[in-house]
Amino acid sequence: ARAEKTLALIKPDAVKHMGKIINAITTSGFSITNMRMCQLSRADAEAFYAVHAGRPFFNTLCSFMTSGPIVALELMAASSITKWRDLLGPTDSSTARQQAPNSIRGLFGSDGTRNAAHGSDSPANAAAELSFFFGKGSSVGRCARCSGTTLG
Ligand code: YYY
Ligand code: MG
Repeated sequence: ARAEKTLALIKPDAVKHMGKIINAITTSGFSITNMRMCQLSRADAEAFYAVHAGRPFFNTLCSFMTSGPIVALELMAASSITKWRDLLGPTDSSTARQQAPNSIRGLFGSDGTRNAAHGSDSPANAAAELSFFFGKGSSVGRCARCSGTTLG
């Protein structure tokens, strides 16, 4: 299979576990080809999750995603999109703990919203989401409160 890129996000609840998550990523055979830490504005979060606008969880999701810094990673591997989603586990962390206890969400997620990490779900979305964070002229997280964030 050909090498493919995907976007991973370490969400605000799991940034304190970023060392373990990055270790899981590299020992699973991904190359990290780009990475940045930032904090999403409300507009950034609403744009990133635009496909979910109007869903009952949208407001909660966007509030959570802007609640602290996140880490965006460009991952490369054969079939990286499905490979990374397999490593993530089910969307709901409670389900992940039952069905995939060693997955990222099983290990580090809390519930259906605070689920530790994101992964693109298709080649088209991977390209769009990578461009959102790493594309030339990306304005994501380029705000004053992103610099000098202290991790607790
Ligand atoms: O792709 P994935 O992250 O696994 O799930 P999506 O169905 O795309 O939902 C995106 C995001 O929204 C999910 O990671 C948590 C949040 N969410 C939620 O808070 N409540 C739900 N009932 C469904 C999703
Ligand atoms: Mg999704």
